[in-house]
Amino acid sequence: MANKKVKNVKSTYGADAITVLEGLEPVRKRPGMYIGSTSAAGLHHLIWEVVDNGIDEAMAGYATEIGVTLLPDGMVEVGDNGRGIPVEKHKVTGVSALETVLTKLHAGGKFGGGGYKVSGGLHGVGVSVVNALSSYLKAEVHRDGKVWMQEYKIGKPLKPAKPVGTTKKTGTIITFKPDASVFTELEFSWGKILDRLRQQAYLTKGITISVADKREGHREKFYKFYFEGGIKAYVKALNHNKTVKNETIFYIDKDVDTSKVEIALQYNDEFNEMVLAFANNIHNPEGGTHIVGFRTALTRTLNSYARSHNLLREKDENLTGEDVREGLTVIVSVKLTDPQFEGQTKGKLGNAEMKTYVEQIFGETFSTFLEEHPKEAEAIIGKCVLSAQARIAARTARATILRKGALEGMTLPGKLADCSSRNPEECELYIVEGDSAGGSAKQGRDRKFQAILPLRGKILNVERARLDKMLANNEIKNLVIALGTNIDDQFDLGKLRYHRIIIMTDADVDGAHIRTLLLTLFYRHFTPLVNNGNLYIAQPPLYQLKKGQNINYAYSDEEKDKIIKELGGEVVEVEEIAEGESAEAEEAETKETKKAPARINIQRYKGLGEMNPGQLWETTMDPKQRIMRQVTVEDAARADEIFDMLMGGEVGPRKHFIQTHAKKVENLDI
Ligand code: 0RA
Repeated sequence: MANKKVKNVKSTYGADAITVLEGLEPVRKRPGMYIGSTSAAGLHHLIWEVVDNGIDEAMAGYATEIGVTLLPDGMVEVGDNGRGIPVEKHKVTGVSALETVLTKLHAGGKFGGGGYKVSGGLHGVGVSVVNALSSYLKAEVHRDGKVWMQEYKIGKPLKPAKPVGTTKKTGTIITFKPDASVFTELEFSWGKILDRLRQQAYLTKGITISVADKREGHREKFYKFYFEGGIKAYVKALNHNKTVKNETIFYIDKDVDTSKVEIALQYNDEFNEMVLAFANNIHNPEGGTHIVGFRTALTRTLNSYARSHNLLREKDENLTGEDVREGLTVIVSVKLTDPQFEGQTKGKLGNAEMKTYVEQIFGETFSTFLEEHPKEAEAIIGKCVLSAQARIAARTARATILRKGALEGMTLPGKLADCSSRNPEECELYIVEGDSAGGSAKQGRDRKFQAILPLRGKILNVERARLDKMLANNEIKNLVIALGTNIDDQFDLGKLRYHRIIIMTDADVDGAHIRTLLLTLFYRHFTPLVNNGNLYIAQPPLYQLKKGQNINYAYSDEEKDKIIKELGGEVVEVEEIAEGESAEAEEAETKETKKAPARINIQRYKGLGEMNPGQLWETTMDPKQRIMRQVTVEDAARADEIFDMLMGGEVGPRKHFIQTHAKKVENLDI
């Protein structure tokens, strides 16, 4: 630390055990440095910060209950039944320890060894940061038979802490109001709070966390989280509604040296893996040493059990890390006194000793578990062996279908209407939904540089299909051959036959779905192509506006309204052409309306098939007039996520997505 003002006082508990740094001005100046941001995430950090202190008390064995209440007027109350912040006079600051903890940066009794603290990353910056960023804060401490109270405004005490009553309990209650001049968002999210506190309750065995919503304008709500069995219950909840392989969940909670290792594990019959890693209750999305140790032991233990119990034949290859991951749900939660976090988001545990600890403890206890639960062991390994077989089948399929050089020999698919140019730089490939739109595109295109590949129906569900099945799918095989690049580790951007690949689908739900599928396919198997910016989405117009012989196209509702204004049309006839009705029929009808030239005839396009070849060229394919969106890696990743959610095994997120997007789904913009 660069700060030289550190004074390290005696490291026993009580008022002296507090390390003093400095006042709160830096927090007011640069709040983002302390709580990450001043938007919604930062706002919620204030609650997490106070709750984390209560969790620390629980982890140290002093607190069993934490309560969070959202109050009217933007206030929040967070209480715990821990020891209570010390109130004695602090030797260095000359004021109460309570005031010191609340007004000095990085002040806290539990810093400098002893106990596991939630003090990595952005958390654990101290309650003083909450105080600094609150227009009002009240601290109540129950300790030594007395209730102490002190109030603050933007981090400044109004009066010294004083006793206001007697009590038999111990604990701390902090009530605060986030400063409206600091935060850009002041509305707490009930859902976010529930998710976080539920997770903390799972991770802290024996703790009860209550949450209440008493805000004005909100329905009064109350939740209580207590999970007998901690992360074992968490795993059970994650696998809820899934078919599990081992009914008995593997669970271990063990101390090594000054650290703690807690693991709960269960296999389900799906393909996805769910690994949640925590160090001192802080989620590690990027994993770290504990996960490395876990994975090594998992693969080794399963292979060794499979070999010794003849579940793998002698000629079979070993199960790979990938094989043993399918359908795995596991929580690895470690506690350590001095956690080191690395990586971009400080989300990766770096302590080297954790690899050894986890690898050793998990290896030993999981091996015993398998021996003692032969039925579960057989089910788990049976699943892993299936994954291995599928992996080997996929490898063979790839070797034969995508053997280096094999593509050159393959004839281009019959459905592809190729362009005449052989200069990839000027060539474009339109991937078009459906044979009928494909027909219009073929007729309307500039055949010199535009190629058309119609795709029938929904292409295969790439996420869950194995590579061998995927490559057996004709639509996908056609696409792979047309592009010329091969896929995955065989991908070669230099062989790309078209530098612009344009996805052209209908502006409806099915079109959005097919677009998502294609984006997922590209994201997963043609990644460099997406990175290189070769992928585009065509933007067909939503409306045609006709006034006499004058035809305009609108690509959005705003544009439609603008054009109507410009055309000076008051009398508007909205005409919806149903899917399947031909463009000719529409043509005949517009001829009739020509008799009334003042009218603007509006046609809403639902499908590409409604446009005749000329219109399709003019509106969507002509480089001089068309609008295209270049697909970014973020777009593709987002599509992949949405796809995962819509198609994957997890019901919860899908339901949530459909519920929250049900009304918008027609404009699903990905
Ligand atoms: C400093 C020292 C001790 C406890 C705490 C702070 C403490 C802070 C908060 C914030 C919310 N709840 C809290 N509970 C405790 C050690 C106290 C002792 O030695 O008795």
